[in-house]
Amino acid sequence: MDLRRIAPVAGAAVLSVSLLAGCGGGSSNSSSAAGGSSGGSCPLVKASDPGNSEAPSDVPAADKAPKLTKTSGLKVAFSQNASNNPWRLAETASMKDEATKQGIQLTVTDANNEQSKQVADIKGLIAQKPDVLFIAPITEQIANVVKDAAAADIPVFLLDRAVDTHVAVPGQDFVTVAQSDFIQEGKRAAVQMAKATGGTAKIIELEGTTGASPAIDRKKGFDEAIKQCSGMQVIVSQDGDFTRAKGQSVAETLLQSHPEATAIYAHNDEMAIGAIAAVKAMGKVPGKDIKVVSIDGEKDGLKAVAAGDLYATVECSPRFGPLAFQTMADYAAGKPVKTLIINSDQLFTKDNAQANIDKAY
Ligand code: GYE
Repeated sequence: MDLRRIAPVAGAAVLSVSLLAGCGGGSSNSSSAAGGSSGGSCPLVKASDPGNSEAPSDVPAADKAPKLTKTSGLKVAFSQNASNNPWRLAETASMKDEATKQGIQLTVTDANNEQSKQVADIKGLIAQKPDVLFIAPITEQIANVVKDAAAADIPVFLLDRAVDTHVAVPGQDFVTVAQSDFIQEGKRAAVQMAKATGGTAKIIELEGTTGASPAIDRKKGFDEAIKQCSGMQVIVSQDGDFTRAKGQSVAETLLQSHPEATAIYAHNDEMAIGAIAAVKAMGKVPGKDIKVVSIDGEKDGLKAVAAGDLYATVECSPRFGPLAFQTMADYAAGKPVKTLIINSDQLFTKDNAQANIDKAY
């Protein structure tokens, strides 16, 4: 979901100034640009990390969504879209831990990375009439079943991915979506890619699940940013479904059909790790022959950065439990809850990856 759809004016301003702000250094690794040509026509090579963005200030509070009047003895449900990677497992664990801490009963379903299963899961949960429904949507296309929940008078809180807001209205069909700013993540990844390649790169892009908001927006942000660099092009872009196995097989195929490739931009660490295996399998050296940049900051991603296989990974935190339950409590207490909540994320490079491995998931 493009955040500008929720707050057109302020959103556009926040997102566009942030990249321009950093030219001329300040980034901890701005001197480590390696490889490629001078990057003279690529301002991103010397730009600072554009950093985390904030939700636009004019995001409205949810006022038309079903109310939550109960504050104790709550029955809460969580529709998770998959459990096929460390990110998803960390998110589910975070939700369960927080529920346990607060003595709240939490029912979790796992859609196995299938859209039809998630729609069926949510219908099943609606029938059980939970007081609150958390949903981590698989793609933007499940907006209709989100509307069904609201029509059944259940307040819905979206976690980590958005739905089509032309279909499900924020603040009405769902209370809020808590997520990272994926467009900003794409821009941050582009800056790292410019530094890794000196601003000259023929890039293979491994996209997340087609139709998932992080896949749409991570592409958009990266594309927008590299437009400033005539020497950087995405030569091919394909769905790797956010998984390590698919990332590896798609990278294998694309590296073979595009021997001129010098870089890989993966929409998450799992696909990047698969791609790194593919690079190695064809006798090339990741970090040298093929520069790799990705998003998430999972344990294996940080290890790959520390090893020099992955140049950098933009953090996208999966630890939604405390935020999710606090937002629910605020809503139950009648406090204003904005229809968009943006997580605060950092950047992992060679400078700080090793130090963060133990804390990672
Ligand atoms: O980056 C990826 C996961 O929706 C933000 O989904 C999330 C993404 C995350 O499968 O690893």
